[in-house]
Amino acid sequence: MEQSGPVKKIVDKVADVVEGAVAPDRPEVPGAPGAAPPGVDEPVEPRDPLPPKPDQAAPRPVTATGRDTGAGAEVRAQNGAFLTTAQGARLPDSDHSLKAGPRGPVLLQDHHLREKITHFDHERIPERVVHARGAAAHGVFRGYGTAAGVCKAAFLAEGVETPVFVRFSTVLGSRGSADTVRDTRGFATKFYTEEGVFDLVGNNIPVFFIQDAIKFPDVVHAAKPHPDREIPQAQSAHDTFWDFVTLHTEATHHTLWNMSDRGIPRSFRTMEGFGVHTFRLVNAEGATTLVKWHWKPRLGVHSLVWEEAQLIAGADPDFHRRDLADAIEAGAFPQWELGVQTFPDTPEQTFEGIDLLDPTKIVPEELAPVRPVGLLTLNANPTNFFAETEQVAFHPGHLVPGIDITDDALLAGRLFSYLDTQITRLGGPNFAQIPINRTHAPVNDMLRDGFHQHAVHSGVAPYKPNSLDGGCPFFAGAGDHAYIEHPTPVAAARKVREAPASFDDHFSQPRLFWRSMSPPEREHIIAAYTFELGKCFHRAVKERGLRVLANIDAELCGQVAAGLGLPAPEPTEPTEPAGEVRPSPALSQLGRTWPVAGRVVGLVAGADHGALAAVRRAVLAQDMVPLVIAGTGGAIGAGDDALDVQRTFTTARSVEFDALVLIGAPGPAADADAARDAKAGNPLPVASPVDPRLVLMLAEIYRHAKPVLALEGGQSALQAAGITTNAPGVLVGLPADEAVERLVRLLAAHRVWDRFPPSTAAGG
Ligand code: HDE
Repeated sequence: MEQSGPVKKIVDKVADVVEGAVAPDRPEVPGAPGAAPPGVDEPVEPRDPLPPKPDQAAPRPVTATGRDTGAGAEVRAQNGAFLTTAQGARLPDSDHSLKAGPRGPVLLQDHHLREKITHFDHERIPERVVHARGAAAHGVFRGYGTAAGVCKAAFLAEGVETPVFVRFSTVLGSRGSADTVRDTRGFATKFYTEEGVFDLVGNNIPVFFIQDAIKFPDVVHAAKPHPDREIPQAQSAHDTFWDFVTLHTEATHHTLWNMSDRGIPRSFRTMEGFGVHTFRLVNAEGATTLVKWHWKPRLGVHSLVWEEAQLIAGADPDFHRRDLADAIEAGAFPQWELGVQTFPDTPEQTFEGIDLLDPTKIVPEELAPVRPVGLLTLNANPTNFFAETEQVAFHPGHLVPGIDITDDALLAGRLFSYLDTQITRLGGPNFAQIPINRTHAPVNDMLRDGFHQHAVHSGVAPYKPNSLDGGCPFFAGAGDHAYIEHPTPVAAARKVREAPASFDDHFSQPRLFWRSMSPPEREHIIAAYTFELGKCFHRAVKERGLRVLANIDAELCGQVAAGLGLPAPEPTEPTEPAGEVRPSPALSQLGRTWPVAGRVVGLVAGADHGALAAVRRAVLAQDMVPLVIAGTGGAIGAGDDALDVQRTFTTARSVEFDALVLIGAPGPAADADAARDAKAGNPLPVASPVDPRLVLMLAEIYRHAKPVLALEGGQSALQAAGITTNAPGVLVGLPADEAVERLVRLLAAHRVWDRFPPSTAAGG
């Protein structure tokens, strides 16, 4: 794995990043759209294009056959100061068609017009059938070497650094849909290893709706918008989804995870990732081990509140992609440890009675701990969304020596599907040659021609055996890092369309999940089922949903039934008494504390500029992002001490802040007028001494269980919002530094759930 030349330089740069070095030009407030601030007047002096922003990276410039060109990452960007045609001819004008006189008609000979419009007409490609909405980042993976006993893959060896590209996604929505909908999230990682590309195409939920790939079109057709009206977009709260999952009860476990807080993550950075299927690893001696892959986020697993998720879908539909890009730009590089749960590779392929080939089952971490094998750091944003995030093509069949598949029938279908789908989506069989998909390992594949061929193959004999090309390419042996399928024995069998009997158990693991939840998490699950089934049109579908819940837990079923105003049915499946299911504490998101890097804190400015500057510094010192909020835009203070205002009460909404600090309690701004801004129109008990939009913001922050800190000048805003100073998670009467420290401690636990103690038995 020794690297040299330009490759080594890149790896060194990346290694610095892994050590935690923060880019020197890290901005305090991320999000500037370009590499340099613009002037007010249009630039007219010809100059070369601006470089990419410092937080951006591009695919490594290797050739279509995996050869390192040594070129800089910007080599594929546009260049030259002048506007040209696609053929490089310089153009004097692109604003007017070529006409016979200024009033026309337009001449057919205008080749520039035709080139420009024709290219535009073909700018779109088919979006992904599922996972159409996504965001991605570049990074590096460093192996710990701890996997050596079970896996010979070179990229897992100690200290080896491998460039990666990771794409996160929602499943159901179209490309332009909102980020914060209730859904499963994709977590797909492309490792550009020295032994070829390895794709780990996982989700943020460890189980799947179905046990056999042949059911995938069914579940996706049911979950997508209804085919007649094409509604609802990116949602599961509709009749066809619940019709399917309540009839096809192997979907129960996955559905329960979706209804839990896992379905509405706070950020891609605060999601776990799972390979879902069981994979087979092979070590250097040829011994095999069955494993499940896990990504563990350094920042912990955190979620939104459902009302918050809905508000964000309108106020900032790009919430998750913005959060990822901003965090990376601000130097708060997200990290995950890759880990494996390992199981002996026995003929039964079960562990503690759990069928490892059933993707609707987990193995609790208490039974098989997750062993860390390496660290992923995302440290650069893509330079171009389409070229990278849209055109990246993942495939579970992109494997490297040491990583093999099992007989999981869900995985088998995926091995077919991902290759197939790219041919339509990316316009032919040469998608592996698109820059973001290029391997960094040498390619000599005998695949030829096809649309958009980028390689210029030499030789005359792309066939084997040959002598005209000197016999090249040659077969690799085990000693040459060949990918050799493990010769796993296959039991004698008859051809059948059947599943093993163990696949019939659809309820014991949902029960395990439910009983592992903390009281607030159970409340959220009850609310989610009540919402989703409540949005179904047909009573029969709701009733069937309750029948499924009765087989999980009587209290869950009873609470949802009460919310729907329907009788709670009796279980139809045998349910063990509560004590007989040993909960898995690892499944709960609550009860621990995590780093707060990249969290967003709103600072409501007041008269005390010194206090604002001090709190802002303290927030920055924690690697969090401070956003200054005031009645009007512009800057606060003068000269070198001036601080830009990032939000006004018109542009701000509570949902973009993880916590709020009241330095002051600004009175109504000039535009605090309900005729202009409906947020100002809430009827308040008395004429409000503070801007009514701040009152609304506080009410939302409070009910979303977020911490609030009020310095002396800001306390009257709490009063105006009816928030008592002794409520949990409300900090008052503290000096600025200590106050921010306390705020950080509250944020480290994510939310202040003891503000709302659960009242139901399920929550108790
Ligand atoms: Fe996928 N899936 N899937 N899937 N999937 C796709 O491939 C498919 C499944 C997952 O960011 C498609 O390139 C079938 C499980 C992710 O580009 C498609 C089955 C898991 C992504 C496809 C499954 C996933 C996809 C659409 C049932 C978690 C986004 C575009 C056997 C382990 C990757 C594409 C990205 C994308 C098929 C089930 C994860 C159509 C047939 C289980 C993260 O090929």
